[in-house]
Amino acid sequence: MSQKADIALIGLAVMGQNLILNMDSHGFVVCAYNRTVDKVTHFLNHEAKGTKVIGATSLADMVSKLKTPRKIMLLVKAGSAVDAFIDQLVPLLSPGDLIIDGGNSEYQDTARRCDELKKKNLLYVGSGVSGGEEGARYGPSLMPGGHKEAWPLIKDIFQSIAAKSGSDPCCEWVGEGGAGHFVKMVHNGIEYGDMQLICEAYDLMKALGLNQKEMANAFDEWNKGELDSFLIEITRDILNYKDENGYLLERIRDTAGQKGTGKWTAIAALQYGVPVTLIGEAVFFRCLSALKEERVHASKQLSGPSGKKSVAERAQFLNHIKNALYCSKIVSYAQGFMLMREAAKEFDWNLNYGGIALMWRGGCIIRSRFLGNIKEAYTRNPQLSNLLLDDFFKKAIQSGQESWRQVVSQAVLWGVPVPALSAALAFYDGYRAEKLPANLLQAQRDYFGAHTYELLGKEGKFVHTNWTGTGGNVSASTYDA
Ligand code: NBP
Repeated sequence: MSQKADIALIGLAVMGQNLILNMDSHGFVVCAYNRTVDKVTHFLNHEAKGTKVIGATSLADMVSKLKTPRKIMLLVKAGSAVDAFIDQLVPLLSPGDLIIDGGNSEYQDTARRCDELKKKNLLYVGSGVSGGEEGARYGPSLMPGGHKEAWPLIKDIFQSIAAKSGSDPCCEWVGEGGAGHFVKMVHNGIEYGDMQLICEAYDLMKALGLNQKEMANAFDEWNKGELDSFLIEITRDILNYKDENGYLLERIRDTAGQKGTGKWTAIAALQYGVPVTLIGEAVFFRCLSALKEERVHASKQLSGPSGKKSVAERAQFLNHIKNALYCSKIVSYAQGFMLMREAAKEFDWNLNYGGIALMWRGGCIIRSRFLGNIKEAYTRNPQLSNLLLDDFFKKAIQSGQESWRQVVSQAVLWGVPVPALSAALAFYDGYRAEKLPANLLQAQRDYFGAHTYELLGKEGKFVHTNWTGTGGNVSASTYDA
């Protein structure tokens, strides 16, 4: 009988193939399987030729080729494909065997699958995998959660194949149930936010009249400082890219699609009542971008400011844009961590926020120097209630906020849409406000709906006022807000 495999991987599309080759490079024997079985043979004869990877012709064949307890990782399309494979695997497995889902599954699905498989004495892990094709091959960021007893079974494989930040693997146990996929979802939401912020900076550079080379140079410069990140780096490369017809970027249609993880983050934020405004704006702006025909029509009907878009000092304003981007990014991550903190309360997860920053520090799309600063903030104070309150970030915003305000106000005056930069600033001003106008909100709700209100100094005691003095208030059941 030939050597048994350490792990099986199902799903031979781009992520699965690369993750198998990564595991193989780290000395693990992997058994490959795919719904369309022909792809197994093709993979073994091409991409995996000369490796130790073995193939399976059926799920039963695959299961028979694994060391026990069996470890089977799915990298298939999220949703019903995952349930279909689980259903087929369960009768073939023994108590203590482990199924891992490395796709972009919804965290509630992962929590449900954990519960279902626990009843069958099987272990289940839902792991975020980030970094795309290249990450999968050479070191992804991995965010595993689910049944904690499964972690010792996969720790060695996962931490070996993960990206490294210095000598630390960008992979640590996240938490029970859907915690791994929740953290991956927030990562993706933050990715939406980072991308939107960069797009707004690019739009403002265009408004300033910079040519594409100048923009590329600005991003190149920014990448040497506190904004040093994968997304800034690829933006520079994209701006520099030319084909036989010149720069490619301006010929790309200005509509963006989405697969849903940003939307899920915004939905979770609404569900748990956390003001994750920047990611919400990033999702909505993708939706607005998709209304291309409507926008083209409206552009011929609706007017904006007529003045020339100019500034006294272009280099200085460019620096303002950089600072505005940095301050907004701090707010975005602060909001993302607020969401994780609230979910941790809801699901009783003991999330390690510094560990999460470290997991995102390398391998994934949002990898950046900045995540190292976040890790340090949580190392200084593991109980930190909000990133904005950490001294390092406090100082960063203090020194950048004048620029940030200049950029947002100038953009508004020019009519350049900056939903993420401005939402971040509004959040910052709201979060630091001792008093907000919600007193009026309470009064309005009491006026039209007899919802009652609290008085300052008498919190928790509810009163109702007959605001018109006529007894003619509208009833609460008619208007509810
Ligand atoms: P895809 O998301 O394109 O999925 C392709 C795989 O799913 C193939 O193995 C395919 O089998 C299988 N599959 C499909 Br499609 N429908 C199925 C069904 N009803 N039953 C069983 N199998 C089915 O692959 P991917 O882009 O490699 O991504 C894999 C997972 O990783 C996804 O959840 C994705 O969201 C996530 N992810 C992707 C990236 C990325 O950069 N692409 C990054 C991070 C995470 P077949 O060959 O027989 O059609």
